[in-house]
Amino acid sequence: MSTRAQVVLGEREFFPGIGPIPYEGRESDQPLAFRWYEADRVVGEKTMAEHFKFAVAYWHSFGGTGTDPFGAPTRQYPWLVAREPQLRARDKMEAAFEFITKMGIPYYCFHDFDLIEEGPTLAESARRLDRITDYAQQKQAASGVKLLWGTANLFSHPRYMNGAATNPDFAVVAHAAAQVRRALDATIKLGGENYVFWGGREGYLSLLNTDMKTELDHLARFLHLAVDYARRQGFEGQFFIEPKPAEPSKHQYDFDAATVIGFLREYDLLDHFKLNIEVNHATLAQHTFQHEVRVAADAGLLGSLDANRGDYQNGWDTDQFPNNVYELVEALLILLETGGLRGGGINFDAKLRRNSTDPVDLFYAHIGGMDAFARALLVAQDILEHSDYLALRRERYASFQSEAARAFATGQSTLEDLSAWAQANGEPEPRSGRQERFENIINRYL
Ligand code: XUL
Ligand code: CO
Repeated sequence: MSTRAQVVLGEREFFPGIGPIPYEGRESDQPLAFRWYEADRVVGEKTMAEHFKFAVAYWHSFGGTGTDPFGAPTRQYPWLVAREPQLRARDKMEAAFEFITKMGIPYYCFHDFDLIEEGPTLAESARRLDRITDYAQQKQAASGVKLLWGTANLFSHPRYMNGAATNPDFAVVAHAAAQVRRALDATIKLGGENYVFWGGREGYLSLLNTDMKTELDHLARFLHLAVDYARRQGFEGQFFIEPKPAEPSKHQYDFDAATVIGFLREYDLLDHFKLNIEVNHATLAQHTFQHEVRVAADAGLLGSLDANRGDYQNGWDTDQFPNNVYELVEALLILLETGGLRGGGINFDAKLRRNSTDPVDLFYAHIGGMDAFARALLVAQDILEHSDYLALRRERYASFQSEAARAFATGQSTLEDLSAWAQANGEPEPRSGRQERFENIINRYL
């Protein structure tokens, strides 16, 4: 992979004065350059580009206007001003491919109606999607940029206020199915490597008016239908579920990694689905990102990552660009140790702050995020290669090498056997967990 994509401009240049972003190394003073991300640099067994498979999120980066619940748009991006939806979608795509290729990012991700506004009917929406995906095909071919995943926006339109696949009204469920069918078609047409289901409004605002069991049964049925359809169309990629505990619903059914794994197992969906773990969703669930990555990886289900960060003082999904290298090292240690992502990559599901109003801010944000990951990767690899980190952790479990312990761990002993062993061996010695020593390892290699 890598050897960077061609810069592809449309009829007009939307980011004039900004060229391809170079790697210049840590001493560079140039703000529009990478200090750590060097696509072709080999780290362990893969290049940086292969480890990460970075992707740009179409919605935040090209559709985000800076609105929040308290205020109007703060950005008038020049690609969002054309009157006619087709023209606007075309400008937006030109800006997108110009940005992605100037950044040297290999992938992008979209919801169906990020590409173009939804039409007044299903048929008109399908027609619009067909046309814009024709154009995306050309842009991908010209640039070498690829689609990491597609998804359907099943949460913005008012019809989905009570959910999509879990809606109590069958008419809405069927409408959602029609929409997912077209989103799958678009993903397949563009060679999408994966397809994502983020829970949107699949959850409840009040349990009083909700039949949770029925809604979960319907969700599973819906996912089975989507998989069956996509496989019949020849799609061989991975499906991902993206856990999130709350927002917009009070309670989202795909609460966290452990909940989703239980759901997939209960409804026989494990063969087709893996997880897309998002940093700020993990923290909303009162977990660390590292925790969610570990839960998914240990189950062999770590598919992809949505990179961003929350705010330690705020309890909502702030979706800021990642910048905490220490925490990223903890997550990348798990990734390296467990063999990396299964099919996916790292999508910047992150948005500029409302008061970051210039197109160039998109560059600063993505450069910062990619550099943070790249630096963390180098540190994590260093730790695994040169420190006693893994040995120290293994050492905490050394007592399980004894014959009695092995019999326990392999299911060969009874509770009485353990009791007898405990009585014969007396009170256990205290053993330090050495947390501070472990924590110091990361700082040492930073
Ligand atoms: C919402 C979120 C979504 C998904 C795609 O919090 O993360 O943007 O990533 O639907
Ligand atoms: Co996301």
